[in-house]
Amino acid sequence: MGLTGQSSGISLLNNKFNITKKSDEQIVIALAGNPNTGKSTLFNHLTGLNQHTGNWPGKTVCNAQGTFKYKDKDYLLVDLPGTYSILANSVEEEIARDFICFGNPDITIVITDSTCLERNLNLVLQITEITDNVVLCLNLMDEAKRKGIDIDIKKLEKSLGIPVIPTVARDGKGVNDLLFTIHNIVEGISKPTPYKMTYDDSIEALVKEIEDNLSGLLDESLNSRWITLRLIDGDKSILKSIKEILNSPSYEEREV
Ligand SMILES: Nc1nc2c(ncn2[C@@H]2O[C@H](COP(=O)(O)OP(=O)(O)OP(=O)(O)O)[C@@H](O)[C@H]2O)c(=O)[nH]1
Ligand SMILES: [Mg+2]
Repeated sequence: MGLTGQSSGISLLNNKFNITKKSDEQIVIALAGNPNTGKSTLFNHLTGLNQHTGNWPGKTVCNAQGTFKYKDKDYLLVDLPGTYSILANSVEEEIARDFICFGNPDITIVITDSTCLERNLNLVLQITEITDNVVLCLNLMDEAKRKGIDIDIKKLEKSLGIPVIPTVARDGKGVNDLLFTIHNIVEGISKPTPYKMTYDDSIEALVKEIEDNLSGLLDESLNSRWITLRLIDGDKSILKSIKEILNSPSYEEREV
């Protein structure tokens, strides 16, 4: 008898990403962001001593994962390498991209430096192209305040279509709001609806054609539009990752 989708999801997390879920119910959160934005500070604040580090399989890049509880729910938090992009121009970007695209985290927190938000938003938009369940954490708000930077949070939320939470991770400020926001998404009380980029007609026509051809070939948990866009971009590393994922025993053993 084959494995169920859920348990094969767990073994995929294990084999490809070295991520060990305690149970099917445990909620996986990916923590993404540009370098030096406070990811590890937030990670340490949330997980405390309940964390361990190793390497991403086959890579010499640190993989930190930790657990915490909030309102009786178990969470597994994965601290991704700091990247400016997830277009796979480096091993760190490939890891972050593959985890968000193929690891199917339940929620992705993108943590940004509020003192240079514009540069950080590039990554936010790349991630919301892959997944809807994204929360934007505006960190280093103390520094932004010191520099006289005022951010219109409500307007940003409206433009991006995702929750935006200001924090000072170093002091734990705003972290409860962040957790409450995540809890509401997990409970289905709120649902992020990220702004979706559309491209010009010729590209959209090409996307449709390729996406139609891909349907049935890709597992439905994968975002075929995003994969199509990468293929149009000529991104060969995505093909390599797809091959690895689809050939992994976790997928071959799946019940179809
Ligand atoms: N002022 C201020 N400093 C912060 C805040 N959050 C984190 N820091 C500091 O920013 C620095 C970088 O924080 P890290 O948590 O290491 O950042 P990171 O995103 O994990 O960095 P990489 O893993 O290298 O990408 C540290 O010195 C933190 O103490 C904050 O909200 N305000
Ligand atoms: Mg770090």
